[in-house]
Amino acid sequence: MREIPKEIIEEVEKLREEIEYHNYRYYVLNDPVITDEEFDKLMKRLIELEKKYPELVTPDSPTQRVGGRVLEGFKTERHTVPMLSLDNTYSEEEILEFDKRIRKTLQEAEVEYVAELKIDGVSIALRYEEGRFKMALTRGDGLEGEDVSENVKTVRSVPLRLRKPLTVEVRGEIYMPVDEFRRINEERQEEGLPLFANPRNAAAGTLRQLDTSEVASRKLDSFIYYVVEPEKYGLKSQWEALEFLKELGFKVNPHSRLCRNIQEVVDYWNEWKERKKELDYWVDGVVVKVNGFDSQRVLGETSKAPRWAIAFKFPAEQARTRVIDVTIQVGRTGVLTPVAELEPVQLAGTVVKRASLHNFDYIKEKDIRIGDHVFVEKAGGIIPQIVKSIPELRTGVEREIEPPESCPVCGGKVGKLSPEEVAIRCLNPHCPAKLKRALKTFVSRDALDVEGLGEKFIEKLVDSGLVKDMADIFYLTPFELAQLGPGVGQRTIAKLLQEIEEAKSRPLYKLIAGLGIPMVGQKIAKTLAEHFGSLDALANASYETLQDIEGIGPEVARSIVEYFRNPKTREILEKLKKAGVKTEEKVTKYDVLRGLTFAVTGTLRRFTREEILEFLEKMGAKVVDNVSRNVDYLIVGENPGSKLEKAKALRVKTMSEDEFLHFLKDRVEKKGYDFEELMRSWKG
Ligand code: 1X8
Repeated sequence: MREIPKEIIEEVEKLREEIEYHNYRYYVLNDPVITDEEFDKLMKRLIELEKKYPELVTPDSPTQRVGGRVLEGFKTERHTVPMLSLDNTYSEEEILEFDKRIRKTLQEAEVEYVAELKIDGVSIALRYEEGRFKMALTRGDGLEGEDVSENVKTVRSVPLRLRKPLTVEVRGEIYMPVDEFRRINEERQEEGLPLFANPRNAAAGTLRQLDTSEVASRKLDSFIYYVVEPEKYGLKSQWEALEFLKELGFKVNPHSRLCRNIQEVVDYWNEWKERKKELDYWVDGVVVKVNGFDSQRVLGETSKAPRWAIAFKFPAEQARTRVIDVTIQVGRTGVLTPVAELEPVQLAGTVVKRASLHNFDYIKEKDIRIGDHVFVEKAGGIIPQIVKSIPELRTGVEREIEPPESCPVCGGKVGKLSPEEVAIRCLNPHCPAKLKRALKTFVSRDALDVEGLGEKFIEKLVDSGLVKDMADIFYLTPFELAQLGPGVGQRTIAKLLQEIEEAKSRPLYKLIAGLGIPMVGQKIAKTLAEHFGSLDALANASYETLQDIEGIGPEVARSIVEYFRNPKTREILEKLKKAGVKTEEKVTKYDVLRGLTFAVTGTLRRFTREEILEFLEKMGAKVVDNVSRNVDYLIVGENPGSKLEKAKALRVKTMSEDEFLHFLKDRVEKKGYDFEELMRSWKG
């Protein structure tokens, strides 16, 4: 191992401590002492040093919080002490019963309890060795859990270093804050993915993601409330344990209360039954724990749950109403979402008039019909949802809800993008419901790159009616733009129009990528631009021609043909051309070696290795690394490797560099190109 300067090792260590401290200030105490910029600067320096000295990277470095790894799966691991669940109660009588049993066993007149909020999240066990994060396990079946360490490291309130160098296991909840839950569900709705029913499912689904970057992008949070084997740390009660957890640097729920008797617990429950709305996370009850650990030991546990604790659940908030009608919303990605129009009903503090029905499979599964009496509930306390219909109350006039046969917005064809998908979408790429999204793609960096056209501006352009299809952006006038109201000044307008002017002469592949042809991304757009050289040639290409192109499969070919067959597409192309948008460019791909497969061995005189590979591909050949029977020619340079032996053994034809150039010249001239010009221009 190479010698690393001592100063570097010390700097890395110091940076980690500082970063974790500021992380703690921000995510646990909610009381940062430096700015985001200062924090980013520390992080950047650490990343830089770890890049330079990868030997110094440790699993508990703050750089490991950002995700980026794709896991193969999760291994299971035995819990040190079983992770129990809790018994539930739903009423005051039951909780008084619980207290009575406990007082009887303990032979005490009054018992002290800790009342804590029950978080709607996923239980987690966290192991630390000498103060360093080692592992995070889910509950699993209580005896064995899944090792979700990499994912849990992305949760910023989970310390990677404790504030004391202890070996300890703690337990708590990982949860998803309400806003984040909402954001993710909106996103999933638009993408046509099944929605998370509640924040707990969302947190669980996120922790089981294999792509750790995806986990890092969803803002999970934590509350820790339990110390395993607390006597090791001299702790005498749950209340002390909570204090101890705070000292170690964990995020501990601030609303826990030490209650002198069960009546105070009931008061706490009544208080939070109302106040839970104030929280930015979802709680579904109160966890009641006997405070003293000696008392807990006397009470013991069953195989499933401790006898010294119980979950005192809040009543579910449900209401009964009727489905008056079902309407269909078309989202920005074309997903058709059925929405139940309800007889207005009071539920958890608001009047509910509509409820998402998610998709048509959901309607079928729940057997919901127009006219049905139904129960509605706020999923995760937020989004109204129909829990069930009441078929007993049907009178015979109810109507079944059928998936629509065409898009309610544009009348276009509808269908599923793939058989696995539950969502039905409008398949017309020019549907007005999708225009905002389509414009966003059209002007994005990967396409025409009009920086001034951000999301807000697009909203305005579409809502004002100035832009009805993507070609319209090339017809905007200063006068029209000035009508968009305050915030759109002369300078903004001049700058925007300048950018739009420049966007007219982007490379052809960028224009193609921006059209939003289903299944055509940047890579395929490049292939198409190189092959056809003009939008017209592409628009008129037959299915067979398209399918013959390397890298274009039958489905993509069909999608392209379908797109250009649409009369609206033709109209847009005409408008683009008329506005002066560049729709053709010189073909840089000479297609003279199409259908041939080459391999290369040894050193060539005129080409570096990269150059010959690029050159062959530009000429339309396929290039492979290994010699097999499928190789047509092996080009052999100086000091050839074992590929030559293999080619001989397999009777694959070989040619020298000069022979290759002669072969090429011959083919080029047969196709009517000028060989000299080709050799001059291929790099351009
Ligand atoms: C589950 C939960 C507990 C607490 C909070 N939220 C939960 N979901 C707590 O003790 N504060 S305890 C618990 C369990 O033991 N299954």
